[in-house]
Formats: sequence, structure tokens, C-alpha cells
Amino acid sequence: MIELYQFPWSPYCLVQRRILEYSGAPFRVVNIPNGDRARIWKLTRRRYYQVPVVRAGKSIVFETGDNSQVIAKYLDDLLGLGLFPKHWRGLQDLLWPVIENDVEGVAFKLNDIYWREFVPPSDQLRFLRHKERKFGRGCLDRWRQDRASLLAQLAGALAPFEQMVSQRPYLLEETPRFVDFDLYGMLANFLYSGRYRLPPTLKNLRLWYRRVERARHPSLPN
Ligand SMILES: N[C@@H](CCC(=O)N[C@@H](CS)C(=O)NCC(=O)O)C(=O)O
Repeated sequence: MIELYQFPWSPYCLVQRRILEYSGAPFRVVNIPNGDRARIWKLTRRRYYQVPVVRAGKSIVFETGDNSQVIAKYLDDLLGLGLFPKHWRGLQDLLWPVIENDVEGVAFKLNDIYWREFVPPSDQLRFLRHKERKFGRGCLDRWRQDRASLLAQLAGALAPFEQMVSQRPYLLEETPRFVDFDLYGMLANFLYSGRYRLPPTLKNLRLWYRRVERARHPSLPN
């Protein structure tokens, strides 16, 4: 059975999780403490410590760069999902860095503001230390103070995607492709704390989000 090593609020893990659900393939989630990557380190034979990591039989799959999509392409091939069709080659490559930088860079801060509500107490010290070492002391309090401007920034970053889905059910066409799952993961991370809704001004994107959340591969029975 396929295994997804993750932590539940990670935007990149939420992408892979939704892809696996979409596929209908049986899979198992293995939760890793945010602050203790020993299990990932061992699994990848000391080559990687981030999440997500996917294990399928003897294959251990993880990203090789900031903009690689090794896991999604692997699952796409393995499960025949058609997430990277030839006719969108290049265009999806241009879109996913925007999704994973401009949208993710704001979305995770807004969710992290509520970290005490979802990071297990046993992991909170390591979580706080990890964030402060990466983004500076007091970063989580600063993001809380900046909440309104971060929300405005997020709405701005999402505006082009709202335009895209005002013309068609998914970002590119009638069927979800990789970028739909990618944007979904970033927004599922934003919504993870339960403290937010997608802005009402992004009417079509709200409908799109529900659509991606429920999408099932066409080969699956209804
Ligand atoms: N480009 C990678 C990024 C993965 C990533 O940033 N993972 C985060 C969790 S959302 C992580 O493991 N961070 C911990 C660390 O860097 O120590 C991907 O798309 O999977």
C-alpha cells in the first residue's frame, strides 16, 4: 500500500493527499512530528528530512528541488491520473512556482498564527524554535499583528486564479490538472486552523475549491 509521510497542515502534503484521494488508490498516512524528522531521515537513507515523502513498495519518493514535482509526477504515472498532459507542458511549470511562492508564502503565515491550536503540545517547542530560527524571533506574533495586511495580500495573489475559474470549472480546462491540486493544497493549509473562510469576493474560487475537494478521477465508479 502507498504511504504518505506528512504532517497534517503542511501545504505540500495536502497537495499529495488530495491527489491520492482523487485517485481512489488505497493509501496510508504516517504523521511525522514537525520537529523530529528521524523517521524521514532513516526512510530516505539520510538523503532528505522534509515532508512529504511517499513510499510505494520499494520506491521512496521525495522532491529534489524547490520547483521539482517528483512526487506528483510519480503518482501521476503510477496511478494514470493525467495530471500532466502534454498540451499543458510549460504552462503548468510556469504556474506552480507562483502557487508555491506567492500564495503559499502568505497562506502558511496566516495559518501559523494559530499554531498553538493545532501543533501537538509535545511538538510546540520544536515548532516555535524552527520558525524563529528561519523567520526571526517573534515572527509568529508579528504575523498575528499583520493579519489584516496578509489577508489582503492573499486575496491579491488569488485574484488571477479567480479570473481563471470564472471561465471554466478548473484552472485550465474541464478536468482538474496538477495546478488545481497544487493551489488546493496551499488553500487547504490556509483554512487548516478553521479560523478563516475564502474571501466572498472570490466567488468562483470558493466554488472551485469545493469542486477540487470532492473531485474523483473519472475512472472511479460514482
Ligand atoms: N519543495 C518541497 C518543499 C517541502 C517543504 O517545504 N516541506 C516543509 C513542510 S511544508 C518541511 O518539511 N519543512 C521542514 C524543514 O524544512 O525543516 C515540496 O514541494 O515538497
